[in-house]
Amino acid sequence: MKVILFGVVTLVANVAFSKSLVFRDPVGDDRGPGSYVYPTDAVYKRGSFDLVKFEVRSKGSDVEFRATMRARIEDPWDSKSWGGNGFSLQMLQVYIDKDHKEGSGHRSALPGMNVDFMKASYWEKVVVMSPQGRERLASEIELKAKDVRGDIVIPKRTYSSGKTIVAVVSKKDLGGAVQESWGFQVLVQSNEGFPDRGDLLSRKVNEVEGPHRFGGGDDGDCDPHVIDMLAGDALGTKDEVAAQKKELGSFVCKSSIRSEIGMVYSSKSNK
Ligand SMILES: [Ca+2]
Ligand SMILES: [Ca+2]
Ligand SMILES: [Ca+2]
Repeated sequence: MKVILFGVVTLVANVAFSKSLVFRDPVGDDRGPGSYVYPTDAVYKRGSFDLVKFEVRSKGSDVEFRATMRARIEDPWDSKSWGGNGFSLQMLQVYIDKDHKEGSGHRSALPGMNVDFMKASYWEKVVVMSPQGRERLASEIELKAKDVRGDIVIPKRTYSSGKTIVAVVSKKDLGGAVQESWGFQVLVQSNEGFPDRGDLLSRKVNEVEGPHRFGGGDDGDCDPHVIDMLAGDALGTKDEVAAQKKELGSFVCKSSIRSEIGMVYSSKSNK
């Protein structure tokens, strides 16, 4: 009897989800660790970087990642003219912890984000949801993230619809079907077509905001370049604002300590 029970438990732990996982995020926490403000140029409309919902949908041999923001997704920089995907401002990175095993996976987020993951949540794959075309993304990855390039997934297709950015990813590129046990983290940034030397297409956060620079951070590279992210149980509750502040605010510039962030593991409420 014991053996049978054990077998059932193992089966549940490895089960692929059937329909979708839904993670929610509070409105109005698009301020990173609490102090960040948008760039001053008029294209950065209120709510453009405020994540409110993130959905993972299984579709045959593909997985759809759907990130919904508070504002309508727009294309003020005419992305088609630079081989882009129909939107301009946002760039999201979806980190996946497949094994939830202490110290297993990559610790640091992609260059330019300035955050590390907690030991229990090192990542195995990251999906880049960017308006940049495949060629540009691939060359940036080759140039700036060569050491982890095998675990960076460029979607088959990325597009926007209303307030939602959608990335279609082949299950094969994730190493198989999405499992209910996987952890997720979504980091919200802005697409920067002219990034700083080491940054992978991300926009800087400085002390004082500028036309194309976020403000409320530090002029050095010690502050997290994350505008919004998932936190807590990702149900969209108020306490998740504080949880995000705590994680993103854990950096110490004078000791070169970067912010450490966690992931969200789906519970019954996310299904
Ligand atoms: Ca939010
Ligand atoms: Ca891991
Ligand atoms: Ca958040």
